[in-house]
Amino acid sequence: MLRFGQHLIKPSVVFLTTELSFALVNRRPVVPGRILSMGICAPGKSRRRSGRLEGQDGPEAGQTVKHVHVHVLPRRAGDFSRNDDVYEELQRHDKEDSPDKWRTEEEMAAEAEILKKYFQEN
Ligand code: AMW
Repeated sequence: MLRFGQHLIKPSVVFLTTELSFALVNRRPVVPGRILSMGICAPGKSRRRSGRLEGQDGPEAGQTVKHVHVHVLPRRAGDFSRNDDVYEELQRHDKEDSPDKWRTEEEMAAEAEILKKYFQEN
């Protein structure tokens, strides 16, 4: 098991681990393919460029899990009628979280398998 703040994470939902970091699928993705990446990027490991980085540091800023992590949200043309509506959706998402809105472990593990394969092949 890996620890993500107050949560214990089952290996089945983790799709990538490096010496200093790991990445898992989100139990409640706002867009398809949303993932979480934790820890510190190991030097020399591949890094992807991000066009926009925003931080939420602490509960007052909306952070719900006390563990440094990065959300990766693959965006597609037209996924929101106004492009920046995703930020309102993210705020609502954390405020209105409850277990009945979470994906099952099986659903998460199935997505993690797809991503695992992708990272093995690329
Ligand atoms: W934060 O509000 O701390 O920036 O984001 C925490 C994120 O972690 C949320 O998107 C939430 O859905 C996700 N999350 C919390 N616990 C788990 C878990 N056990 N497995 C997968 N995702 C989780």
